[in-house]
Parts: sequence; structure tokens; C-alpha cells
Amino acid sequence: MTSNKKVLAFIEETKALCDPKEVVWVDGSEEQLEAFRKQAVEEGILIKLNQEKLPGCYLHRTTQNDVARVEGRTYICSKNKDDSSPINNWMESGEAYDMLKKLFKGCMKGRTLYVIPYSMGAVGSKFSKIGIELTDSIYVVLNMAIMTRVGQKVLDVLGDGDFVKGLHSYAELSEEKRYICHFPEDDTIISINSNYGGNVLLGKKCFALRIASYLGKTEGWMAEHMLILGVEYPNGETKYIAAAFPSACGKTNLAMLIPPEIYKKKGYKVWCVGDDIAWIRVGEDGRLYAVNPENGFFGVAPGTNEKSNPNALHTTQKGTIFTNVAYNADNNTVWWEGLDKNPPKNGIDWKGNPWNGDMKDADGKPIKGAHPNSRFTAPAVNCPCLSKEFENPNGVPLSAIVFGGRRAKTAPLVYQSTSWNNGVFVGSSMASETTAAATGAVGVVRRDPMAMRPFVGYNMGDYFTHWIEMGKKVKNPPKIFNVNWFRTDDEGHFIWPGFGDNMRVLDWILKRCAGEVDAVETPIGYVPKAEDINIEGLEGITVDTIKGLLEIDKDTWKEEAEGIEKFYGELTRVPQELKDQLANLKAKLNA
Ligand code: OXD
Ligand code: MN
Repeated sequence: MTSNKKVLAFIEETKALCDPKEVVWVDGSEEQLEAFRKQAVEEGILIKLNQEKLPGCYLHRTTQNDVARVEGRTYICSKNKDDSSPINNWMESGEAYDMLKKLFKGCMKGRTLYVIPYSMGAVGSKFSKIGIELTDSIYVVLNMAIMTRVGQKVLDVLGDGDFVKGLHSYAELSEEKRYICHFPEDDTIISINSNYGGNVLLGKKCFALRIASYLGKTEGWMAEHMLILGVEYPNGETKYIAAAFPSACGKTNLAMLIPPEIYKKKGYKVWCVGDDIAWIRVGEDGRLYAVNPENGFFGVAPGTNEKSNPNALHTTQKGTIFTNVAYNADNNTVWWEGLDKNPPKNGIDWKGNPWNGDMKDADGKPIKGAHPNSRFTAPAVNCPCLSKEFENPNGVPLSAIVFGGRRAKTAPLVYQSTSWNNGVFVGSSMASETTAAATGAVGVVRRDPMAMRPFVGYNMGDYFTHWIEMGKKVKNPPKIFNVNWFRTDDEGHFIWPGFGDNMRVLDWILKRCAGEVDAVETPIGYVPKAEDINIEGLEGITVDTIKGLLEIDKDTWKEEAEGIEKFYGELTRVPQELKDQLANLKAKLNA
């Protein structure tokens, strides 16, 4: 399949270390993938679902200790400790290799070693990057074939060139010996003892964010945890927005948004370019351009329904692998909390136990059919609102960058930063309540700069500096905003309806970018005049509700500024520009 000596040497080394019974190259053909699916079903790894209702769809259950990304066991490995971040785990590269070598020794005995050549980005585009993942997991092979472009065509483009090395073994699926290690200085990723997507589909978080963020820093571009969407105006013009939210905060829903009736009637449309990752470069015209390097969606299933995200639901109806959702034995389909009001009468929960949608545990709490972080892996081409620019190797020009998180109080519905550096400050101080996408407590507020806390492959302070440097390279930078869909009332209910109605906020954002609407200057940035958020056709929301959603409480923000200062204190190499921004915010709050 290739004469690339570096690829062949990587395979030989791995064979010698892991002792697989055979090596199988993934050629990307439908015949071979179909044979893999058949084998996975025979081995009990996949369940073939109802092919009339869900053609090409399968269900997989992970072991119960392996259901999310494990940030506590995810490492950036480098020669010097300070080239990682105090808020990330670090291991000295040499030590990490030695430890991993011991764990990998003979771990593939009796198993097949699959070689997956994959491209992040359109095959052959000058902005794309190539990886080779070696894995003993057929589940990984089948997911990678959805999430990335795989096979011979990638090797043809690679020729004798360089690639990112990825080695994965599910080994014994031992929690204690689980490690997800990144070696940005060597373009290498090594993952062992997990089989959960974010830990093992090495093209995604490991390459397209952790390794790529480091490559971006050295090569002058950016790899970000951002969705990309286009808003098409009635006159046919489309403007693009990239938006960063922490995991499981609705990126997929926003990326596939269906505008409210009043916008649809006028002819507005929203197109999805990507739902999770953006690679961003400076275009010849001095604007920033973004591509989505992935080829599919690895979305959170619970909560996805005909109302919240019909486009995502439609996307999952063929060629999809569901992981850890509930099984409906009556019709051989799947179900998850929030899909509809008809859980299976005769079902099996994500743990493999009989389940009927109406069961309680010993404490009287409902037993869930699907794990809260259960997922669908679905091909991008299935998406009804996929942008026609999806394959454009040069990407789409960004008018706005949006940051956001889950904040019950503090952050207003939307505000605009006052400059690029002020926008970098806003991104650097992002905070959000944690979700089920990673192991650990849910609902705790943590700082998550640019939604990249778990994904920056080098020192966080240097990452902020890189953002500031990128701003100097663009003549026409996108404007930077912050949104918060999650403000709650005194009873803890969300005030803003969210989902499709977020279009009303995007509308204001794009009007600001075009200089078409005024704003009110506040200590934190520009906030809309309440009457400029279009609430036509929105039940239960008045201009006063919007006023409340836009309110900035100075005392809360003084506390927030202290929180930011404390967070900066936990980091190293925070650039002076951001310290100045913080000082400026404090001065304005005290004025
Ligand atoms: C994801 C995540 O899967 O952020 O996208 O965890
Ligand atoms: Mn993500």
C-alpha cells in the first residue's frame, strides 16, 4: 500500500513491541469496511440495527468504566515541564515512552493490528494533515472511517512525506493503566486501555486539537475547539461564524440550527461546516479562514430530538454507529433520554441490563437507558444542512468568533469585546459548569479558556500569546463575542429558549460585524440595546426579559475578575497584554 519507509518502520516497531497475529491495512473501500462490520457483529462488538429503519446503523456498548474522556489520565509529554501547562498533566517524554513501552509489550497477542492512514481535512489539500493510526480495535477502525477520510488515497498523497504517528491498544481496558499521551515535539500520540471515542479516535481531540494546536503555534495558524456555521441571507450572501463552547454545551445544536419561522419566511438559512473543530488560517485577503478537518459528527445523543436538533437526528438515520444508547428489542432500534416520550417497553440499557424506561435504582432515582455521554458517530454527508463549502480546502472567511459557556448567573446573553486583544482576554477567562463529556464532577464551574483547557498541546500562556500574535497577522480580524444561553431564574429554569432561537443572537452579532446596529458600552464590553434583539414570534419573552438577560451586576463581575486573576495565577507565561486587559476591566468596574 505504501513504500514510505517511515510508515513501514513504524509498523515494524509496533509489531515487534505488541506482537499482533497479523497486520491489516485499511484501504478505505466499502467492501473492506463492510467485511469489518460483519466481523464486528460476529464478535459481539456491534449490534446490527433494523436496516429498514436505520440502514447501515450499528450499536456498540463500551465497558462501564470507559464512557468519557479521561482528563486525569491525559498527558502532554515534552522535554521541559513548562512547555506543558500547570493545569494539564505533564510527563517527561523519555519517562513516558519507557512507561508506555512496558504497557504495550505483547498487548496485541492473538489480535489484529489495523493500519489506518487518515487525512484531517480534504485529501490532498495543502492545509490538510495526515496521520497513521495503528490500533487493535475494529471499533476504532469503523469510527475513524466515519470521522476522517481513510485509506489508500491518503497514502497516495502522503508519498514519502511525514505524518502524525498514533498508536492505540485497548489492551485490558484497565482504568488504572489507562493513558492518553501526546508528544507534540515528536508528532506522536499513544493511547492505551480505553476504547472510548475521545480517547482513541486519535484524529479528533488528540491530533486535530492537541498536536495541531502545537503545529499551529509553530507554523502560524490555529487549531480550535470550535463549530463553524454559515448564515445565508435572503439575498444569497453567506456569513460565517466560528464558536467555541466547552464539551456538551450545544455546539452540535448551534452548528445545525434551524432558524425560527420569522427568519425562515424571509429566506434565512443556516449551514453547518463543522460542529467541533476548526483549523484557522490567514487568507490572502487578510481575513481568517476556517476549515473543519473532520468528516463526521461524534455527537452527544441524549437531548437530541425532532425539536432540539432535527438535522442531527436526520444525520444519524443511516451509516451511524451509536455508542452506549439504549436498545429497543421490540423493533431493533435505539433510544435515548430526550429522544421522545416513548422509551422502549422491552429494552436494554447502556450497561446491557433489561430496561423499560420506568425503572428506579435503590435510592428511587430513575435508571437511565442511555449514558449521559452516549454518542452517535455519523457521516457529515448525511447532514441536511451541510454547507456546500464543507470540502472547500481553503475554508470559509470568518466574520465573527463567539465564545460561550454554561453560566447560571454572571455572563449576559451576549456581549462584544472591544478589540482583538480584549476578545482574547474574554476567551482566556471563559468559564463553564462541567458536563458528562469528561469523567469527574458535573456542574462545577471551571475556567476553560477558549474551551481548550483539555485540548491545548503546549503551555496555556504561550497559547494566549499565539492568539495575540495571530491578531497582528490579520488586517480584517473577525469580531469577538461572548454568549451565554444558560442563564437561569431564581427557580433554576433557563430563561432564554435557546436552540433555533439562538439565531436571534447570531443576527445581532452579524449586524454588529456589518456596523448595522448600535450597542451599549459597559465595563465588560458592548452589550445590545434590549430592543435590538429580535423577539418577534417568541412566546413568553418580552423586552424586559431581554433586559434582565443582558444585565451586568458589578459586584458579581468584581468577583469574576478576582476569579480570573486567581486563574491567571495558576498559569505560567500569561502575556502582559492579558494582564493589562484584566487591570483595565477591574478599573472600569471600580470606576
Ligand atoms: C467531544 C468533546 O467529544 O468535546 O467533542 O468531548
Ligand atoms: Mn468537543
